[in-house]
Amino acid sequence: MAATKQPHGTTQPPYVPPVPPPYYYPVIPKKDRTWIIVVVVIAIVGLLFIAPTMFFLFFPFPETAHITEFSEDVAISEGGHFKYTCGYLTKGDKIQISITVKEGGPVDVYIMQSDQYKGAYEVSNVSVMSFSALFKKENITQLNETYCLNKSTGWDEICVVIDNRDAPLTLNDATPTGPVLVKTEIKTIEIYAFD
Ligand SMILES: [Ca+2]
Repeated sequence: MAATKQPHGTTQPPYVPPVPPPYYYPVIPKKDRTWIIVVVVIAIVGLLFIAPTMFFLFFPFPETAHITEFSEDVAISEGGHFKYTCGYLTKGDKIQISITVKEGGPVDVYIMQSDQYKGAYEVSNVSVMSFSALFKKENITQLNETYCLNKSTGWDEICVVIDNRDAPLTLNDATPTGPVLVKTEIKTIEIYAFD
């Protein structure tokens, strides 16, 4: 690699830039990206409004409740009981109970969670029986009641029981005098059901 040699004694000519002064580097102008921001903002705002609208259009749950109705004359033998399962209810759901004893003596009406029912009715013998209920009305021949599930029971199966037995744990309950025939109407209102 040979360096350019200047002849001895000669003076190197000064470097003259090819363009006239002032010298500057060309500045690339910044692209205007404002429109992208505008589009993104419009898209986000649009989604914020459209998404909930679409959701409520397809799942209009605040307006509609899931209602289940039961209406029958129920025959219960002496010492027996009738259980109606309302389903898996949550806080805020309601149960409307309307009963009239058409034949026989007074009965007891209870609203129970699944564990309460098992403890009271699905035990092998009286010594291991337990009793508790969300709602109770004992020794009655007629009832018109709207019960609102006012505490969280978790996602639990709730039932209505019409009782015609003499249980030792429920001291103020009806004393059965024979079979009963009970006109029974139970309306379950689930307020948050998707239906
Ligand atoms: Ca009873």
